[in-house]
Parts: sequence; structure tokens; C-alpha cells
Amino acid sequence: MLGISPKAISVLLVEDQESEAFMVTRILTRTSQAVFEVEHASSLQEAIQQLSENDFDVCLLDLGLPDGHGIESLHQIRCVDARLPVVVLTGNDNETLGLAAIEKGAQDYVAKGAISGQLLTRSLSFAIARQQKMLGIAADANTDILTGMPNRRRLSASFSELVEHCKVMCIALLDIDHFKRVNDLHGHLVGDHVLRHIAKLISESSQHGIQAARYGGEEFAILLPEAGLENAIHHATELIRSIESSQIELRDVCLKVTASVGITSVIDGDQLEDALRRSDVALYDAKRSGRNQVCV
Ligand code: GH3
Ligand code: MG
Ligand code: MG
Ligand code: MG
Ligand code: MG
Repeated sequence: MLGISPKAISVLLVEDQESEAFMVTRILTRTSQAVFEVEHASSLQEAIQQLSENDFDVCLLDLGLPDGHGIESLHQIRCVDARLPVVVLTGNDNETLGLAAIEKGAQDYVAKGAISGQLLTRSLSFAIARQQKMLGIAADANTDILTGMPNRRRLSASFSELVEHCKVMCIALLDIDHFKRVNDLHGHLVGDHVLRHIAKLISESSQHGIQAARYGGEEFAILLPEAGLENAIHHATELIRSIESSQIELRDVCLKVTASVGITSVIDGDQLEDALRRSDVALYDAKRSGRNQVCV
């Protein structure tokens, strides 16, 4: 191998006792299996400060800090960075605390008396790998595989979050016009390309908290938080104008499509399905009135 060294794993070590911090740092930086870079914080406050300023790959957290209350420290760290894998350090005979920390989202625990280079290396490396896998699984479950857009599951979660906090909200349902013809004329691969193209236009137009998802085949749902009907109509109209004027190209095929939109405002007590049902009725009106238009 010609000078290709693996990227160092950056560890935030949160430990109030200088001697222990020194020992752990020495073990980690001298171990041969993995290359660690250690930043040390000697209090929870200092750790939170460091986390807001720097990126770390993993956190090694002492649960006995002067300004932290045991497992509550873990919660505070996770509030600053919910994605950061955490391995907690516990007292020698406190397996219960270690297990409780895992239940609260820590990736692993290491009893202080058992610390060795091999054990720490394994624990920290597995913590990072497991967390990455978990985040990947969570992302896959919420993503539409064809377009890379949020899927229906993610839409449902976003709706529940937004409906709690928004004073007003609208939902638009966008459906590509005569999409079956695209497949029939040019084949499914071109159809798929058109779906990705439209998904990109919708995503690019989704600013200011607007959240769009692929709802089904050639239908997309758009949540417009803090938007009244007028704003929502304006947004949807601009969107279908951009779709109408956009050239879609794939190898020797060049085509254009249009889309229709139905909009409704979310009313108190609505479930996502209730609001979508009304959007769908409006969408049907848009189709019946000649397509390439927005109806409420
Ligand atoms: P309308 O204007 O009334 O919406 O007509 P339409 O042809 O768009 O609607 P219809 O419901 O008749 O047809 C939708 C088509 O979308 C049929 C289906 O094969 C196609 N479709 C659904 N999902 C996909 C997909 O993932 N890829 C491709 N290529 N086609 C898809
Ligand atoms: Mg301590
Ligand atoms: Mg449809
Ligand atoms: Mg249809
Ligand atoms: Mg359609």
C-alpha cells in the first residue's frame, strides 16, 4: 500500500477526572488497530460546547460528571447531536447503568476497570458501524427508491409533526398528465426518467419548509406549512409552469409533460388521509377541466 492511511476516528472524550482522561487518551492514541484522534472535555457543558463547534465520529461519555446527572448526560448529548454514536463509561460494578444507557440510545458501555486498548477499539469501531447501519436503514425506510424523494411513510411522519405546530397548512396532490402515454410511447425506462425529472423539479421548488414526497406511481404530495390557500395555489401554479416548460431528455428522446394539482387546506382534526382525500377530489376537477391546472 502506497501511503494510503485510513482517516483518523475523532473521539470526544467526556471525563472529569484528569488521570482517567489521560489514561484513556493514551490507550486510544497508542493502539495499533485503529487511529484515533481524541478531544477531551472535562464537563458536560464543555462537551456540549465542543459538539456545537466540531464534528466527531463518536463520543466516549463518563456518566459520573460533576454537572451531569448520570444517564441524563446522555440525553443532553443526544439533544445536541442525535446521530452521534455514544459509548458510555461506567463504574466497575454498574452494569445496570450501562444497560440502561443502551436502552436510552447509547451504542455500548465499557466498565472503567475493564478498559483496554483492544476493548475500546472494538467498542468504538462497532459503535460507529452500528450507528451508520441504523441511520442507513432509517433513511432507506423513508426514501422512495426510484426518485430518492421522501416516500409515503416519511410524508405521514412529517404531516404528524407539522400539524402539531402549524397555524395553517395546505396539502397539494400533483399528478402527471397522461403519463401512461409516456410509457406506452417511449417505454418504462423513459417513464422512470420522467418521474425522476419531475421529482427533481418538485424538490428544487420545495423551500421554506415545504415538504414533498412521492405518494404513489406518478403522484406527488406536497405539504405547505404556514401557507394559506392563496399561497399554496401560487406555489403549485409556479411549479406546474416550470414542469410545462421543462425539456426532458434521455438519449434520442426529448419530450415535455404537464401535471395537474389538487389543493386543500388542512382543517382541525384532519388525519393525512382526510386531507389527501379532499386534495384528490380537487385533482379530479383539475383533470376533468382539461389538465395542466391547479384546482382547490
Ligand atoms: P391522467 O392524466 O388521468 O393522470 O392519466 P395517466 O395516464 O397519467 O393516469 P393513469 O392512472 O391512467 O396511468 C398512470 C400510469 O403511471 C400507469 C402506470 O403504469 C404508470 N406508472 C406508475 N408508476 C410508475 C413507475 O414507477 N414507473 C413508470 N415508468 N410508470 C409508472
Ligand atoms: Mg467522573
Ligand atoms: Mg395518477
Ligand atoms: Mg389516474
Ligand atoms: Mg396521471
